[in-house]
Amino acid sequence: MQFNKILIANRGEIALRIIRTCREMGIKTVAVYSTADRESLHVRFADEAVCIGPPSSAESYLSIPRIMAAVEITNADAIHPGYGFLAENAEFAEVCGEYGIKFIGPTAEQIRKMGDKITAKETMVKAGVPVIPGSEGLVKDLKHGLKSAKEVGYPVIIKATAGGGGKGMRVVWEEKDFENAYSMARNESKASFGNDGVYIEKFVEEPRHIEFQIAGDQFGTVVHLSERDCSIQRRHQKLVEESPSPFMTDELREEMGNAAIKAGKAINYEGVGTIEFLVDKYRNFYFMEMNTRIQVEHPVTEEVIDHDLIKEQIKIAQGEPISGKNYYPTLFAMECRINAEDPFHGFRPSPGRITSFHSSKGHGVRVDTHVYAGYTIPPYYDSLIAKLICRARTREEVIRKMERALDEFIIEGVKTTVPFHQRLMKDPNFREGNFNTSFLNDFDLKA
Ligand code: MV4
Repeated sequence: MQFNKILIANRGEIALRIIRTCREMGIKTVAVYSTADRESLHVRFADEAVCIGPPSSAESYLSIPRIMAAVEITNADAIHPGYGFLAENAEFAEVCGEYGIKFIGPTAEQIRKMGDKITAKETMVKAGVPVIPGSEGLVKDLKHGLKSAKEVGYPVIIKATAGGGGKGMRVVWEEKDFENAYSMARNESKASFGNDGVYIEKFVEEPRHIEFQIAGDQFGTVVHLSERDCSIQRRHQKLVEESPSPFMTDELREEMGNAAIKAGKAINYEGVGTIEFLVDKYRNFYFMEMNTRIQVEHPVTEEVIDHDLIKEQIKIAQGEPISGKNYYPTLFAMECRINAEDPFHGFRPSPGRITSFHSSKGHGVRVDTHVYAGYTIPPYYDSLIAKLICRARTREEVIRKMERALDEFIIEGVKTTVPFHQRLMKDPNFREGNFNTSFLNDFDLKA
């Protein structure tokens, strides 16, 4: 059964990315948009478009009733949520089911199991996937927390069970600082997620963030599509992703790939997803969290395995079986996130009108973007302007190509992260593949 019409519950480059694949598959598309996005390309390129509200996300892209109204008007038979917004909202997946609409992604139950970090961790322990040593479940009170931290051994990290992506986290180096950090972590969790449940883990110093792309179908087959190294990030915002990881070995990929498959099988995962691992300097790896959505950096994997991941998502949602084989990189790829931010002033957002725009081109260069000359980046959503993805036969060639592509990218009217990437590509340690998640803490753009 092929879908007749897919509604894309998203905006920006990912909405365009999904429309492209739908067109290639002969599936009709519906765009939804807020009044701030009237002039967006996703509105133009979709077969139909429905305005769902004012600029604020809460009243547009995050509003389940408004999106379901657009589904009813247009008779779409499936929804692609993209990333962000409602992509990992279990209630939304459930409502789609009640309307008889296929949510292109995992089930509400699968989203919930991975959304609660303690439940996710317990599931991984049962499945035999390595996790970071820590408290058994929720910390009940201060006394229990102090006891757990002592058993685990300082430094420890306190994490929110409802969290992910860094919110509500506190590192504690010594026992005397525990009480204060514990109350801060709980308050922040309560304020951010309406849930003050926290747990404790051994703090892994200067780890790499290496994630495995997986795919599972409705028949229980789960495979991996190799890794992406996402260690180059600032305040939990990824800036560069690449595959294969310069830290990877064939043996480690086998081990981590198998662990990622186990993780997916443990919840009978349906769809494409990502298993995030922390990897220490000895190449010990630990499950960190699972993302139950397509991710911003998916093109890196698409380039190294030469496969369309959005097409894979749609086929899985249509009930097609996937082949049982894993995918291994045959090339090297890297993605630089070009954001409307000023890297010389703490990466502060720089929304506004793009007066001139010339995207890099040429062999091995891919640019995923929704912007054009004259387009105005609204201040209401994320600041992503474009994803610049390069691929080549070696990592060194990728970096040289990226330098060339960054040099020819013209974006005027707003500040961008291009100068940051240009500096990064010249850094000897980066070029050597010698970096971890702390790399940008002491990276000086002006040096
Ligand atoms: C950690 C850690 C060190 N030890 N857990 C950051 C976001 C959230 N997903 C988990 N994170 C971390 N968890 C233990 N036990 C270090 C981080 C971390 C990090 C992880 C991945 C990528 C970038 C990071 C930046 C700072 C801290």
